Amino acid sequence: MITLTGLKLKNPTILAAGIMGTTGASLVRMANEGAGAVVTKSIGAEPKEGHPNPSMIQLECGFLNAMGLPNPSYDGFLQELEFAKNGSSVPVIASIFGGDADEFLRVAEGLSPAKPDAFELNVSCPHAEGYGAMIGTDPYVVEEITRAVCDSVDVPVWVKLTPNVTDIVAIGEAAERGGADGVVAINTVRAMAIDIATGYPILGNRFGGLSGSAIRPIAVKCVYDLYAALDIPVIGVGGVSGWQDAVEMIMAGASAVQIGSAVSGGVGVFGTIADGIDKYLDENGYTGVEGIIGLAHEVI
Ligand code: RRO
Repeated sequence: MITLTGLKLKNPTILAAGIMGTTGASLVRMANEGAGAVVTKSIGAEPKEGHPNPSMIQLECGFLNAMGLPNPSYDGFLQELEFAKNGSSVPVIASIFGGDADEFLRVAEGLSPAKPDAFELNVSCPHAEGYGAMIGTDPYVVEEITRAVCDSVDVPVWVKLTPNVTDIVAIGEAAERGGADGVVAINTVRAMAIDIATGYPILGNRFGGLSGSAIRPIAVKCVYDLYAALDIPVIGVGGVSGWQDAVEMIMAGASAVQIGSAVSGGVGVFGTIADGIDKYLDENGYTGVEGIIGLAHEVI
């Protein structure tokens, strides 16, 4: 059991936003498969179809996506969130997005009747005009959005950060100033792939975000830097597929670890990683995960 921004998690693995998070049933299934908490697909103010296909492809080093924030709006998602809340024994976190503070507020308030256990503010999608990283690269805007949501909801607020910036710490500090209870690092890394037979970019949106093991070292460095600079917990995400990756992320400074792309290898991944972490802690004489959070900072 861990306590993360006031939430009780039976283990430090969390389903990342965007994966198996579009229905209440799939969220409950991930909870039943062993996730310590689950995060929904990012939800906005209006229904959105997303970018044209192909919107997700597999590369040799991970997945490239430009889904384009497809979602049924807070109105269309409310019942799914209620279903997830009623059926899940673990915290359910609502990932939300908007173009400005007012829109974030509208979505947070619209989903609040379903009583999500926390909100995760998506200011980091790498390929959404007017949303995500378009606003999440500006510390003033991140602070303003964070403050607006924190002031209006009575559950913890996490802010999910983009690695597509010169200095992720400046954005993390802005979230902390705005009152965030935790930061989540990282969203996908801006990337593209080209079909050499035709010369066309493969994704319908031309470019998108890379996830999977290729981005793990990027995530580890971002988590490491954020942990050193912030007083609020850092939740690590990016390319974690085994317990060793999770332990590494925790040693960099993560208090918990989100899992996304690796779910494609089997939904048992949460249990496998949680068991592996426990075994590692046991074998090395630690009584809990706190013993290794940020351990890499103590090495001279
Ligand atoms: O929907 C997406 O295209 C998407 C989102 Br909201 C995000 O935050 N990160 C990503 O890689 N894709």
